[in-house]
Amino acid sequence: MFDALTGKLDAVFKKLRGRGVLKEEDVKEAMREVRLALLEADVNFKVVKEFVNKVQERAVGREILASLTPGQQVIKVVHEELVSLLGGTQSKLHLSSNPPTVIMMVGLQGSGKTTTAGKLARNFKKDGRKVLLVPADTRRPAAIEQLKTLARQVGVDAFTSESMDPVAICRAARDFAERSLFEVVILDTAGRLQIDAPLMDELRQIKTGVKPHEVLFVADAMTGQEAVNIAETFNKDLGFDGVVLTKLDGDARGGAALSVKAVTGRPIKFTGMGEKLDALEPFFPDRMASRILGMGDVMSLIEKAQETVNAEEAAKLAKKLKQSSFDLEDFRGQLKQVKKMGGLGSIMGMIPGMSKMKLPDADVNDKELVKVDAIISSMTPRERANHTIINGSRRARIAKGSGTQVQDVNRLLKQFAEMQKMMKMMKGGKMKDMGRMFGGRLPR
Ligand SMILES: Nc1nc2c(ncn2[C@@H]2O[C@H](COP(=O)(O)OP(=O)(O)OP(=O)(O)O)[C@@H](O)[C@H]2O)c(=O)[nH]1
Ligand SMILES: [Mg+2]
Repeated sequence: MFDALTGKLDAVFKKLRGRGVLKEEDVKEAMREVRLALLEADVNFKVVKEFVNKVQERAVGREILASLTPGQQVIKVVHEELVSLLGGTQSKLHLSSNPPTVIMMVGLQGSGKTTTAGKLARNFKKDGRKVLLVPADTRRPAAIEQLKTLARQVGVDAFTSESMDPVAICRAARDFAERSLFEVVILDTAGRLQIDAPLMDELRQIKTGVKPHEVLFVADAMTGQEAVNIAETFNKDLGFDGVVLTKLDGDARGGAALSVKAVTGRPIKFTGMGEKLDALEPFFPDRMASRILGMGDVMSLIEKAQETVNAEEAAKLAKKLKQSSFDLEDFRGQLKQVKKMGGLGSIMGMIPGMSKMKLPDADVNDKELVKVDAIISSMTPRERANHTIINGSRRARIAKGSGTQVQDVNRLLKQFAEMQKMMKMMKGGKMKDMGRMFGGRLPR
């Protein structure tokens, strides 16, 4: 859905990338084009203005990283500001330490409340939690049946009640859930075509009567700017904790996704990527920003930065290692750095508390690096992000694609898995056995 925006930004950055030196005028010209591209993607004009100002301020003159060319510098700043525009870090649901956690779905008619309630129920159930779906939409006769059908499909309970009063239903459901030891209660409320006072009244009464831990505003991304305006009103009149942006699988221009956090101050927590029950994805600002900028660009930018390692990059990597969030892509980047940085020992040296540990350096020579690079290049992005999906047939394909043997692929994966395991141990504070890992050999 961000295809048009991505294409336009890419064209802007292509012009910048080739230059050795950027004048203030070049940056301004580029930012004018970024501004247009964002407006065309239906991003709120105030948000665009603020965004462009911030980037410009940071990109002109200041913050020059030795390892990046000025053009890359601008792209980096745009990426960072985009991440921050989208909310910075991932926002998860608040789960109550004293179950049941009550989640209330709100939003206009047809935005996807009921479907999202079903999707969330499915996720919680997969985590082994006992979920109760509560149909609190008594306006539309078919609504209750719709939720019950979803509950059956997911394999969770739906609350039944004789009452036609949404507030009474929600209260009764909460009491019932407490008595019956449910862990999550999801209230599916009614929608309207437009915001009206009776709807807001009803929702406010439910909110005060049941005190949900999490009010999720469900917005249809296809409605563009309108979704953002409605979100603003809902937040003022009712207040919510997070946004679910549905129908991102459609051809929405994406402006809603980019504006909603800035306008409401509330983060996007999930995105709906289809009608099916498995089509709900947690929202990661950095991943979305990378997607908008075109993953390839960002990756090559990072690779470039890694070519000339400086302390800042190294510290970032050390942080990643410590958080054990690194994947095969990082692994590859790291192997390249290892040589430049004087072995893994010096990377470890940048992790607080580990600087005094003596570690044998991994034995890395150029030929091995080329091989590892080729193997990882033959993987799909999904495989790089999650090595556990690489089964036998995938291994054979990767070996063929990289001109290596299946044994080489196996060895690399084994080593990577070991490394990941070790990172987890480090995170848990157990630092034994580290030498063994870093003393390990790379595939030949
Ligand atoms: N493509 C796509 N369709 C979706 C998504 N989420 C919901 N839908 C569809 O949108 C339509 C409306 O969804 P509902 O979940 O019934 O919406 P609602 O907010 O509960 O609507 P009311 O109960 O009438 O207020 C259905 O046809 C869903 O299948 C999504 O992420 N992608
Ligand atoms: Mg509904």
